[in-house]
Amino acid sequence: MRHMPNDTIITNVGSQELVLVYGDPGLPIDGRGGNDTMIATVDGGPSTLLLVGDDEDLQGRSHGGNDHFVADVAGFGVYVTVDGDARTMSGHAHGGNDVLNVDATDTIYTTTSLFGDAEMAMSGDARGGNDFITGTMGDRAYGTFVGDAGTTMNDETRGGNDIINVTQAGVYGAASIFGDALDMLGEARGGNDILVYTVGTEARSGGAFMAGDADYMSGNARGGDDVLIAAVDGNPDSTSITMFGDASNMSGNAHGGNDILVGSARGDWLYGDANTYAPAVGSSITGGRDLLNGGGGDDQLWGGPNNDLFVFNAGSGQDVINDFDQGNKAAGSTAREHDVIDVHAYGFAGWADLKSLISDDSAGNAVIHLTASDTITLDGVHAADLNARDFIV
Ligand SMILES: [Ca+2]
Ligand SMILES: [Ca+2]
Ligand SMILES: [Ca+2]
Ligand SMILES: [Ca+2]
Repeated sequence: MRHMPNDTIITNVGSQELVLVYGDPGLPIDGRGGNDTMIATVDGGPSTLLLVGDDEDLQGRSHGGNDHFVADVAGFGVYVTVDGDARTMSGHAHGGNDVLNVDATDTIYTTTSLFGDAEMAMSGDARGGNDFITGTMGDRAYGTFVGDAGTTMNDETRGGNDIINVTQAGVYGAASIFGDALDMLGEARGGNDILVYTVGTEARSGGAFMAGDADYMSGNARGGDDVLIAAVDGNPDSTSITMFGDASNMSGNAHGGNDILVGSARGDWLYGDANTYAPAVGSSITGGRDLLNGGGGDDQLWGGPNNDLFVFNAGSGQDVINDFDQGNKAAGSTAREHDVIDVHAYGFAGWADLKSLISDDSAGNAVIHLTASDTITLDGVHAADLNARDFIV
């Protein structure tokens, strides 16, 4: 295997410039990319910067190097894209373990797109590396952050175990964050990823669409065991944070991983597996055993299929569990499931105490009155259906 040199590449992008930089251009098939350091400064827009850690396409048994990217971006109307390894990966290509760090705090109307391995598709037996992606977004910003492939993972592809940390530092912005790819199909497997989204103290509005694996999972795609965390540090006018442990849509024979979702202090939407399900046959889609904690604010929660745990800390707000013991049914399966609600943090003496605080609302849905201001509504469940086994007190 031919090894490419380890380079340090320093780039400066001015207004009205378009700059593309590759770490290892001409990497031969079966070659190994160098461990490159790429440092870029963008001074103004409109401009476009593309950094690729290795080469256009990784094929055969090529390995991407372990590259380190640092981009400091300022200006109006900048497009910044960083591909940890390549545009596409196929064959038995392996992505390197890359560190991507883009700071676009001082920008307006900037689009940041960071991909741990391939900007577009991974196919064949391609494997993603274990990448560490950090993005800081400016005002009126849009960002896409993906641990492995920017479009599809197909065939026998495997996603790496990535860490993605995105902050909305500017006044307004929105981010899409995926642990593995946009679409997973075939036999694709997601890695075990950690996704963190923070709305910073200066932000007036922040939004994130976060999925532990992909937007769409179909075929026999299998999600990893992911951790998703959202935080709101300041007091913005509005937030819109939606988290999926696996994907927004699961179809065919997709399998969800066992995920942990922790919402922000504001109202969030948390789905342990997916929002919509299109099974090939009755029980072809399986969900993971997920842990959901909406944090403060009035949260909407769906555990999805399989036995999930809902955790409520003091100050949890007025939350709704939309599919308590109904997740398998939503995914088309008749298998029994047993979700559990953990209210240990509220310090009740026992089940009898808690039971006395549960009653049906006017629509016939059970409402657990934890405090005068904290409630849990169980959509489609009656108070009389609940018993001690449904709770951790
Ligand atoms: Ca990589
Ligand atoms: Ca991944
Ligand atoms: Ca919340
Ligand atoms: Ca689940």
